[in-house]
Amino acid sequence: MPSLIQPLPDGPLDIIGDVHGEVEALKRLLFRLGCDPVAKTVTRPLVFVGDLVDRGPDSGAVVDLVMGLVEAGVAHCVLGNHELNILLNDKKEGNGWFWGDDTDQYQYAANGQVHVEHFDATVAKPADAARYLSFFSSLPLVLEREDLRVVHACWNGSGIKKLPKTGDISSLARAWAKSIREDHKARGLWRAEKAERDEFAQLVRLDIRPNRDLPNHATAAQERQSLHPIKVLTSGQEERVPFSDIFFVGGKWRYVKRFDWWNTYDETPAVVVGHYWRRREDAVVAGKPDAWATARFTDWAGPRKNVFCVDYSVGRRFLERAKGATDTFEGGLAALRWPEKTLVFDDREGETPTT
Ligand SMILES: [Mn+2]
Repeated sequence: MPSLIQPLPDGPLDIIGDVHGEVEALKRLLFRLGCDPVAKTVTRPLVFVGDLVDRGPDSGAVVDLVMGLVEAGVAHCVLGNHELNILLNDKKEGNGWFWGDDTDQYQYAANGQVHVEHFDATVAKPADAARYLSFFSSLPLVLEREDLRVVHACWNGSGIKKLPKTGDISSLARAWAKSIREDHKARGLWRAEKAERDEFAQLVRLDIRPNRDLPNHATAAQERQSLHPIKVLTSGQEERVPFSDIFFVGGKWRYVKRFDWWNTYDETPAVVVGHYWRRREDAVVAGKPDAWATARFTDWAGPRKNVFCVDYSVGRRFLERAKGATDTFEGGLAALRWPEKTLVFDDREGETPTT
């Protein structure tokens, strides 16, 4: 069983953001970083912040590439929420590729209308899927050393304390989910939430907008996330939103939104995460709250300015392509070079200083 908390290697590192199946972007970025994924050579160790998969054109190719680098000992990778969903057999919008489903679709609203966009993704063969599962189940949740911490979404000390030294992530995640569910059943919350969800098609249809607050669903959803140590690390803490601000993203109506945990992170080691769909320049992500809304797209966050999100939304490219983009994209794949604290993008020359 894997160690859930593993050491980062010493010395300089290149920390790569969420790839989301964008294998061409990954190859271009690796080239810019002086890496050769075929020979499995790097100029310095690579660290992947998780969410290798889903939505993009070839998630399997990304996993194979990263797995090869990890097995060669030149890369490290933490588990993201998208890998966790697959480990938990949880079929969600964007991960149809893993289940051999070539009808996977993305729902979004534009100009007051509901649109559906097909994910044009290479589907996995069963033999390949088994290999991906075994890789995902080998990944740690946390990588750390004295000056630096890497986790997919949220550095949460109390959640990390609850982790055993080694363990099977899917068994642990199921056990924690079960204990939360049993508590909800004992409180009558489970039944009350189910009634609310049933009334609105389980909240998965964009064309059926709930016309009222669903307080039991909101409370249950918030607790399923924030009381679950593995969910907190891989997809962050959440807080309720007022009914007027509910939004549809990732295939369902949301009554909770991401909590800006970095504003309360007051420890010395820097933390690098992915997950938060950060913008480049003023590229606006329409239709949902923008969690990582720093003044500049290169800013570090938190009271000590030592928390950095390196996910620059390359995962939006499937949608940008569907809308006609070919070679210029709002979303990019980035590497944060440590200790220089500069960014290298897959589609830009040179290095961009962070601030
Ligand atoms: Mn994520």
